[in-house]
This record gives sequence, C-alpha cells and structure tokens, in this order.
Amino acid sequence: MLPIAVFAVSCANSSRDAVSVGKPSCCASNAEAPAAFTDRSLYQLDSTWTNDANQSLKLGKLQGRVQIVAMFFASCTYACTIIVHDMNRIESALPETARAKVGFTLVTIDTERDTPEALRAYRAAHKLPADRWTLLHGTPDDTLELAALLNVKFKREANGQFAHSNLITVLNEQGEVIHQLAGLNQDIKETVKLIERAVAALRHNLIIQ
Ligand SMILES: [Cu+2]
Repeated sequence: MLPIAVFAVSCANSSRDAVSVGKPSCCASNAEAPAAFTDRSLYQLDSTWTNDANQSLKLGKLQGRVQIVAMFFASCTYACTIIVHDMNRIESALPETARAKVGFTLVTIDTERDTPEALRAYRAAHKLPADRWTLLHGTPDDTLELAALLNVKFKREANGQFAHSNLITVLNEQGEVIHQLAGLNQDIKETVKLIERAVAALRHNLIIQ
C-alpha cells in the first residue's frame, strides 16, 4: 500500500517537471551536472542560494539526508507559521535516530525582504536548530524555477503579502520528490512513516525510486 502511494505522488507531482528542467543525461556536461544525481533530482539544479549564515550553496549540498522542504516567507502572518509548525510536528514525531538523518529546509518566496539577515532573525524567533534547519534565499528566477518543480504557486499581493500553495515536500537522499503533504494542520502520520522508510533506505544505502 505504502510504496504505491509514494510512487504515485512522485510521478504526479514532480518527475515530469524535474526531467524537463534538469539537463537530459545524454547532454549533461560533466562540469555542470554532478553524475551522482538522477534526472528526477532537484539537486541537479545549478542555481546558487544563500543561507542565513550568508554562505552560498547549491541544493546538492542538502544531499545525504532526507529533506523536508517548504517554500514560505518570513513576514507571513498566517499560513507559513502553520507550515513551519507542521514541520516542527514532523520533527518531533520522528524517533531520535531518524531525526538525526533528516533535514528541514525553508526557501523564501519573498526574495526582496527575506535577506539572509531576515532569515537569521526568523530562525532565532522560531528556534530552528542550526544543525538540522536550512533557510535559503535565492534570485527571483531561481526561486520561480524551484517553485515550479515543487508545484508551489505563489503571487505577490498589493499589501505585500503573498498568496501561496501550502505544501511540505519530502525529498529522498538523492533529492527526488517522494511525498507531498498539502494543506495546513494535516495529519502527519503517513508523512512521518514515509520519512522513516526513506531514512531506513538511506541507512542501508538503498535509493527509493
Ligand atoms: Cu505564508
């Protein structure tokens, strides 16, 4: 039952998009696309991001852990607070051994106001541990590209807020989408189970495909 659900979500939500944006393996230049990533991997993206410690990194840096990813903006007064709270609930629900192999990544859609400094303040305000949580800022184009791959839609409104999808995405060790939790305040049981399975696969060096 469970694996089928995983595959269905993966196919429906991201694999096609990932293939269309990622470089086809036939044409990938060795210098640009790390051979280790599959063509469904978000880690193929060449975009450079800045974290809240002002360091530049590629998404491939997130490889090696199961990653729980959401797009958000720091001044959101409603939904993003709940998205982060839902991610906190997932974090708390994981057994300690699994938690150490899971990362949580927030990527801002507010490229103008959410500077690395603003993200640093957000981390402090929400007490997000530095060893597990990554907060990223990118260029508007790179942010749009990642949003498209994650199936996140967003639109800036006149009051400076954003209307946006409420989605939490689970990436396996290779950066492939294996699950998405849509909505706010959802039941996280199934998501936690899937993360634990992905962590178990990681521990035994297997790749979920
Ligand atoms: Cu929001």
